[in-house]
Amino acid sequence: MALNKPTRYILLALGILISLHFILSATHEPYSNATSFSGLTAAWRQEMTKYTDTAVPAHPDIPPLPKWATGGVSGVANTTRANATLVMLARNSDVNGAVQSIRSIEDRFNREYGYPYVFLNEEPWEDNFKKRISVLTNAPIEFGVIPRDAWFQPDWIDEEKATEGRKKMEEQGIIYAGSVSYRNMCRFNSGFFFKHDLLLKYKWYWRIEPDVKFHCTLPFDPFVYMEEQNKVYAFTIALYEWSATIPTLWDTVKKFMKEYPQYVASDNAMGFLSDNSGDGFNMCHFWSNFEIADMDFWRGEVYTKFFEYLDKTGGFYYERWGDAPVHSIAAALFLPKTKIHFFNEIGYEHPPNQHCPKDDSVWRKGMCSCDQEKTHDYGPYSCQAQWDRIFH
Ligand SMILES: Nc1nc2c(ncn2[C@@H]2O[C@H](COP(=O)(O)OP(=O)(O)OP(=O)(O)O)[C@@H](O)[C@H]2O)c(=O)[nH]1
Ligand SMILES: [Mg+2]
Repeated sequence: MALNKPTRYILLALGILISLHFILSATHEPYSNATSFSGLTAAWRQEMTKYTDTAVPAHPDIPPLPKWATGGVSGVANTTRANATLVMLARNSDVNGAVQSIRSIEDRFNREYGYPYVFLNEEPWEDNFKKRISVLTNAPIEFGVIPRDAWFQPDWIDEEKATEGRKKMEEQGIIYAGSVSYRNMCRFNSGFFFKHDLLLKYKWYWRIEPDVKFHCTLPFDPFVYMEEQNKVYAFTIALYEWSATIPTLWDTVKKFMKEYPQYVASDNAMGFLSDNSGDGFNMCHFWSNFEIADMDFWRGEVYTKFFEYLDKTGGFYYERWGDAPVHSIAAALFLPKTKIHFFNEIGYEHPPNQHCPKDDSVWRKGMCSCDQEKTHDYGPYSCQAQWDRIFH
C-alpha cells in the first residue's frame, strides 16, 4: 500500500532521530547514561526517596543530625543522650487529641531521638488507647495508673467549704469553676506526677497534652541543651492567670517566703511575677501545658516544702489553684533567673494560644508551619515583656 506524503515525512524524521540516538549513545557516555532505561528509573527512584523519606528535611540551613541521634525509630532507646521522657496525662476519652499530639512531636522532634513516653491516667488505660498510641512510634511507651492518694481530693478537705468555693467561682463564670476533676489534675501536676513510679527513673521531662501542635522542626535536642546550659525549667508561652482562681495564693507564697527566706534564690525572677518588688502578684506565669524541666527540682527539699505548705491550706480545692502559677512561682523564686529558659525555636500551639518564632531565620530554619503574625509573644495577653525586662 502506498503511503501518503505526510506519513512518509514523519517516518523519515523518526528514522533520522533513531539513527542519531544510536550514534550519540555509542559515542557519548553521558548521553548514553542519561537516556538509558536504568538511568531514567534511578532518577525517578531518587525523586521518590526525596518525598517518602521525610525524616531528615532536605534544608540547607539545618545541620545534619549527630550520629547518635540518627538511629531513628529502630533501637532508639540507646541512642538518646539525656535521661528524659515525654510525659502525657490524659483520659481514655482524649485518645484522638493524644494521637494528634504524638504524631506532631514525632514529626518535629522525637522520631530522630526516640525518647520514651510515659502516659498517666487515674483510670486503667483502655486497649484501644494503647493500640492507637503504640502504632505511632517505635520509641518505648509505658502506660501508668496514678495511685488514688496522688489524685483524689484528700479526706481532710472540708467538702462544705470546697462546694461553696466552686459555687462562688461558677457564679463568676470561671472556666472549670465547678469541676473537682480539674482540681485533682492541677494538684497532681503541681505535686505528684514527678513522684510516680514510672517517672522516678528519669531526670528530665517534656510535658505534652492532647490536642497540641509542634510547628517547627527542632534541629537539636532540647534536653541536652538544658543539661549543657545548666537550665532547670523551660517555657514557650508566658501569660496572665485569671486572678479569681487564686485569690489567696500570693499571700500564702509571701508567708512561705517569710518563714523560709533561705529558700529564695538571690538572683531570682521576682521581677517577672511582680511589678512592685513582691508586694503583689501581677498574674504572670509560664503556661505549663508545655514544660521541659528537671524533675529533681520538684523532688528537692525546697519545692517539696513549698508544695506541702500550699497544699495544707486547701487552696487547690477551696479555690482553683493551677499547676501553672504554682510551678511558675516556684521556678521564678527558688531558682536563679538564668536557670529558666525560653525556647524560642519550639513552635508550639495549645489552642487558643501559640508561640511561633518571630525571627525569620529561626522560623525558616525550623521549617515552621505556624503563622508568625499569630504568635502570642508580645500580644495583649502575653507576659513576654515582663520576662524580658528582668534581663535588662
Ligand atoms: N487522666 C485524667 N487526665 C486529665 C483529667 N483532666 C484533665 N486531664 C489532663 O490534664 C491535662 C490538662 O487538662 P486540660 O483539660 O487540657 O486543661 P487546660 O489545658 O487547662 O484546659 P483546655 O483549654 O481545656 O486544654 C491534659 O493533659 C488532660 O488530658 C482527668 O480528669 N483525668
Ligand atoms: Mg489543655
